[in-house]
Amino acid sequence: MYNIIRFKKIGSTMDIAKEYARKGYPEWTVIVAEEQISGRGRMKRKWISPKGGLWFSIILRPKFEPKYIIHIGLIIALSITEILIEKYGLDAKVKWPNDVYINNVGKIAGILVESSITRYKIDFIIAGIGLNTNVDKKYLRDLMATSLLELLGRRVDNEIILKYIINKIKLYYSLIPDGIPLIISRYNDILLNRGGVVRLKTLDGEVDGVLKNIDSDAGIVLIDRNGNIVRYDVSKVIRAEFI
Ligand code: BT5
Repeated sequence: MYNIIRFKKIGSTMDIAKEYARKGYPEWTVIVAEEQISGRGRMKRKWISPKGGLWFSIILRPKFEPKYIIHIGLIIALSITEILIEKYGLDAKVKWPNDVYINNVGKIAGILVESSITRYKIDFIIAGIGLNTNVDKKYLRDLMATSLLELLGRRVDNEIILKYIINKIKLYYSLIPDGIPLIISRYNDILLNRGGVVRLKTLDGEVDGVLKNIDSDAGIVLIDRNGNIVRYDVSKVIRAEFI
């Protein structure tokens, strides 16, 4: 079960969800906004959130150790991608670590995970999801982004997609931590540009290599120019570019 709380026009579902989490609202409380004025991405980037799109945040209160928070973004990206493939027949891919792309077209969804940890225990996690459903392409022009409306040429039902996505996230969430190998294997099956060349901007400089896979700690594994296998943690990579 989950409980949806709806808003029309707000700043960001992340802030409202955090407020509700602090008030003690339970896991699977979902805050949905029709429109966000200050939707945000990672590293203070802006998230364009006009009316028509699906913008929401989920409160989670997992019992697992904080080291598994990294897998939350992965299972959400995996869930959305699988729904876009299974229900809408799209050539959707996960872009490491937690974006959803339509192959050769652009970004269709982004995920933002914020958490509150006290004394080495997870207090709550807010998982924010932005999916361009019925978003007119005029809003996405400068972003290398796309929407379901643009791809399918028709409007989709946000309520139905929301239900599909939450149900799938619930399933994968219940598999953390024991089912992480299964999650990672599914993730690798639909990984964007697997086998292609990727350039990572890391804290230690730039590195080019062939994208091999994602490992069970959510790190990216490449084969570099010299044929060596190299691995980077999510926290060490500033940007991943596919070239
Ligand atoms: C993300 O950040 O992709 C995470 C986005 C999370 C948005 C959800 S909406 C519900 C909840 N409430 C919030 O306030 N946020 C969450 P990042 O990887 O940093 O990507 C941000 C970049 O994506 C921007 O700098 C733009 O280039 C691009 N972008 C902005 N709006 C977009 C959109 N609607 N569709 C595709 N790309 C977009």
